[in-house]
Amino acid sequence: MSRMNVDLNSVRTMDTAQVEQGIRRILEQSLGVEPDEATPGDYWEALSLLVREINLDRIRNTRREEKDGSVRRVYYLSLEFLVGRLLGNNLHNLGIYHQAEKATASFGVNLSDVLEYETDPALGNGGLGRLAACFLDSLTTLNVPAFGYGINYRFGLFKQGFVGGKQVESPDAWREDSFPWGIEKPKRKQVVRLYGQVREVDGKAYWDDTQEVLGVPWDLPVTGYNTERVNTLRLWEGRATEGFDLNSFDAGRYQDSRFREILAENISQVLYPNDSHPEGKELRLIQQYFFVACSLADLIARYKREHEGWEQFTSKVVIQLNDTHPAIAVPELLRILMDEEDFVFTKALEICRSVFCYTNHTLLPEALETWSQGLIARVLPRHMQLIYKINYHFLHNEVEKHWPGDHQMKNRLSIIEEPNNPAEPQMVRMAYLSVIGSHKVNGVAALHSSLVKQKLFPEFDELWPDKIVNVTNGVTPRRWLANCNPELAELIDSTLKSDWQSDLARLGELKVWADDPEFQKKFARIKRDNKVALASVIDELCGVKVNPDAIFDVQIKRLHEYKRQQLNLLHIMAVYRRLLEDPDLDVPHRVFIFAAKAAPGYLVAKNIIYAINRLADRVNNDRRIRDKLKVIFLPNYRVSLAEKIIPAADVSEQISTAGFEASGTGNMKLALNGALTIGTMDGANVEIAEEVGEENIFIFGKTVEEVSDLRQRGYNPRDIYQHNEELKAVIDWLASGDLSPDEPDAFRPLVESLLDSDYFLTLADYQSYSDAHDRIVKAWKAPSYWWRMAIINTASMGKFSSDRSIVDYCKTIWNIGL
Ligand code: T68
Repeated sequence: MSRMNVDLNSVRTMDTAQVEQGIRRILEQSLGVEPDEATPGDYWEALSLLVREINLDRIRNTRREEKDGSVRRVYYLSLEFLVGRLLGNNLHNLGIYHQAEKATASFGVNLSDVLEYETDPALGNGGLGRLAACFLDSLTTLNVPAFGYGINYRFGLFKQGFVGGKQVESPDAWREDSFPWGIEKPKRKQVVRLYGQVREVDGKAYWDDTQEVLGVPWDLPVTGYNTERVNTLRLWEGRATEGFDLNSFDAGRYQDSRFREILAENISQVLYPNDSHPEGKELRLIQQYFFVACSLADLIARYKREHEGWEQFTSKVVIQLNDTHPAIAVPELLRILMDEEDFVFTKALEICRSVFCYTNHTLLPEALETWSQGLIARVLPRHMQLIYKINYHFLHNEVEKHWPGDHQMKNRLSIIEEPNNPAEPQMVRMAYLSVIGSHKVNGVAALHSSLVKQKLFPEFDELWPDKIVNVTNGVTPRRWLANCNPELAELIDSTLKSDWQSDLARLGELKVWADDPEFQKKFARIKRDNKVALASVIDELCGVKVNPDAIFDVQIKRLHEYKRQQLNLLHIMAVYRRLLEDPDLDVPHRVFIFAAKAAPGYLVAKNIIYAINRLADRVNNDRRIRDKLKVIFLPNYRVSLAEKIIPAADVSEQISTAGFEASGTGNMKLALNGALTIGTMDGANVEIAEEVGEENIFIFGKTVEEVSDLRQRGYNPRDIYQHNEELKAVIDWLASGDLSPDEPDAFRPLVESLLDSDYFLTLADYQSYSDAHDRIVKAWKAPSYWWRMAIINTASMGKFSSDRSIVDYCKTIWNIGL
C-alpha cells in the first residue's frame, strides 16, 4: 500500500476569524505594517506567509508518516515546472478560500485584487512544463509520495512585449519580487563534479581533477485537493563551492577559481527558451547534468536514511524522465552504482532499468536531443565511457541476439550516431539512451504513442514489445476549472451535488441537462460574464474594446509552424476581405484572440507574430466593417493569463498538422470550460472527439495517413495557391507589403515558407479549415444548439483529468497500487 492513510475528515480548516487574526499578526509582526496602511501587496504577502505556515506543518506530518519507508516514491525529473501562481491554488486546496475572501473583505480589500499581486514563476516553456505541474498536483491529491526535481532558474522564460507589432524579449527576474513559497535548504546541498579525467586502476575507474560546483535546494510545497499530504518540488540552484579557493590562488591558478565561480553562478541563471527547437549549448548540457546529479544524490541519501543496503532500492524508487532532458541520469546512476557502490556493470544496468521510465513529448526530428560525443567526453568523461559501455552491451548482446549478424541494425540502433560526413562529429542520441536505460517508455496521447511505436522507435518496439505504452495527458480540474472559473464550478456543484473535483468522470452527469433551457441559460450567462472580464483585460493590455456578445475564438500556445497560427491568420484575412466586399454580410461578430511566445531565434515564428499584429492594427481600426471583426494578440502568454482567457473562450483552435502535436493540453482545458474545438485529427484531439462525439466538435483537415500520402505523391503548395482564388488573394495581399508599408518585404519569410515548401501543409488544409469555420458560424446562429454542444463538451472531459493520467502511470508504469 503506497498511499498514506489519510483521514479526510481530519483535514483541518480555519475559520474566517482565524484567518483574519493570522493576517493581522503577520502584517504587524513580520511585515511591520498596520492593517489600515497595508497595500494589496502586503495582504498578498501576509496571506501567503500564513499559508506557508500551514504547509510547513503539513510537510512535517507527511515526512513523519513516510519515515517507515514502506512506500515507493515517485521522483519526477523535469527541467521545467510551470507551477503558476500559488496563493489562490493553495487556499482552494486547503479549503480556506472563502474564509480568506471574507477575512480580506473585513480589512476592506478584495481577495481577487490581492491574488493579482503574485508573480507567475515562469520556469518552463509550454505544455511540457505545465504538464509537470499538473502531475505534481494530481500526485499529491492521490496521496502518492512524490518529489519533483528541477532547477531554480533566476530568469524564467523571457517576458514578451511588442514594439511596433514585433516581439521583443526582456529578462524575467521573477525572484526579485517577493516569493515566500521557496524555502532554502542549505543542509541538503550537493557537490557536483564536471570536466576532469578518468584514471583506471585495477579495473576501477577514478574520475579526478574535476571542477566542483554546489547545488543548493529550494523547496516548494505542493498541496493537493482534500488531503493533508504536502509533497515537495525541490529546485536546485548553482553556487560556487565554499569561499574563494586559496590553494588555486596561491598556486597562481586564479583563472581556475574564477572559472569555477563563473560556471557555478551561470548554471541556474536562465531557462532555455526553446520549445521543440534544437539548442546545442554546453551550458545546457551542464544544466542537465547538474540537476540530475543533485537529484540522484539527494534521493539516494533519502533512501539510505530509510533503508539498509540496496536490495529494496528498485521497489522504493521510481524515476520518471520528463523527455530526454534528464537522460544523463542513466549513466549517472550507473556511475554511482559501479564506481561508488561497487556493483558490476550488468547488475548496475539492471537496477537502472528498473527505476527509470521515459516520457516522449515530440516526434519532430529537430527536437530530438543529440549531443556531440566530444562535448560529453570533455564535460563528463566518465559518463561518456559508460554510454559506450551501455551501447556495447546493448548492441552485442541484445541486438545481436534478436538480429544475429545484422550490422545495419546495429548501426541503426546505436546510441552513437555515425555522421554521414566523417568531418562531422559523432552524436549521442539521448532518446535511444533513454529507451535503453528505462523499463517503460510512454507517449502522451493514443495517436502519438502509436506513432512513437511505428515511426520513432519501431525496432525497439519489436525488440521489447511491452516497453512502449501510452498515457494520455490530463490537466488538473482544480486549477483549470474550479479555481479559474468559479462561477461554472458553482453551477456544477449545485447541479451535481457530488465531488467532481476529485472524480472528474462525474461531469458526465451534466449531459442530462444539455437540452434544458434554464441550465443552458445559466451556462451561457457564466460564459458571458467571463467574456466581460476578459474584455476588460484586453482593453487594459491592448487598448481595444471588444464586444462580449461576439464569438471569442482563441489560439493560445507556443508559436510554432506546426501549430499553424499562420493558418488562422490566413483565414482571418479572408474573413476581413469578405466583410470589406459586403459590410452587410449576415455574420456574427467575431473576436480572434492569440497569445503565444516565439523562440527568440525562430525567425518565421516571429514573422507570424508580426503579421498578426499588423493585421490586427488594420482590422481593429477599420470602421467599414462595423466592429464585426477584431483581432487581438495578448502579450506575454503565461499561466496566469491562460487562467483568464480559457473560461471566456467560445472556440478553441487546435489546428496542428496531423502527426505533429504530441497531445496538447490546452485543448483539454478549453473544452473543459465549454469551448468548442475546431481541430485536426492530431494528438489528444482524436480522443476529445471520441469523448464528445463527432457532432460536438469541428474536425477538419488531412489525417496522418493523408498527410503522408500527399507527401509521397509530391506536394506542391503552388498548385493549391493557383487554384484557390480566396487563398491566392490573401497570400498576394500578405506578400504585397500593404500591411507593412514601412517595410514592404517584411512578410517575405512567411510567404516564402508557405509557397516554397509549406512543410506543415497550411495551404493543403486551408479550404477544409475555412469550411469548418463556416460550420461554426452556422452553429452559433442557433443558440440552443450551440449551448447544448458546449455543455456536452464540459460534461465529456472526465477522461482528461491529470488524476486519471497519474492513475494510469501508477498502474502501467510505476507499479504503484492505489
Ligand atoms: C509539449 N512539448 C508537446 N516541449 O508539444 C505537447 N521541448 O503536444 C504536449 O501536450 C506537451 O508537451 C505535454 O506532453 C513541449 O512543451 C517543450 O516545452 C520543450 C522544452 C524544451 C525542449 C524541447
